Amino acid sequence: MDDCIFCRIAAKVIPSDIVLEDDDFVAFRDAQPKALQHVLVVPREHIASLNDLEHRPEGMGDALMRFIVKLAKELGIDESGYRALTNVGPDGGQEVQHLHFHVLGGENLGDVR
Ligand code: DGP
Repeated sequence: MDDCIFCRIAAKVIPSDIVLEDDDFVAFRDAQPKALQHVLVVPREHIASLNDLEHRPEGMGDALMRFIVKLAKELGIDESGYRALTNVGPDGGQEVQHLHFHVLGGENLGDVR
């Protein structure tokens, strides 16, 4: 989608600090980091939120989770620990309407509310 910021980042129309990518997913550093390591994982294809994953091929969610684990290893936080979360909709605090997982780590993140 032309007007989607994360589509444009994934297509490298807008520059970002890309950490890992493959044919289906791109991981780049969050512009407003909330932890020492804060990376966003997005599908290259425009998917508005986790709610829309059910309309996509069945293996996509599994591939996304595997990509996040690969990213955690790449960042060196797989053993120390990390948090992977996605915000969905208004109550979830989703600001960008393109599915993205936040991967946070590099420090003790405390409790989730
Ligand atoms: P969410 O509230 O879950 O939709 O999180 C959106 C995140 O996206 C937020 O942590 C800030 C980040 N973000 C927004 N615009 C940009 C951008 O243009 N570049 C990067 N790297 N991150 C962005």
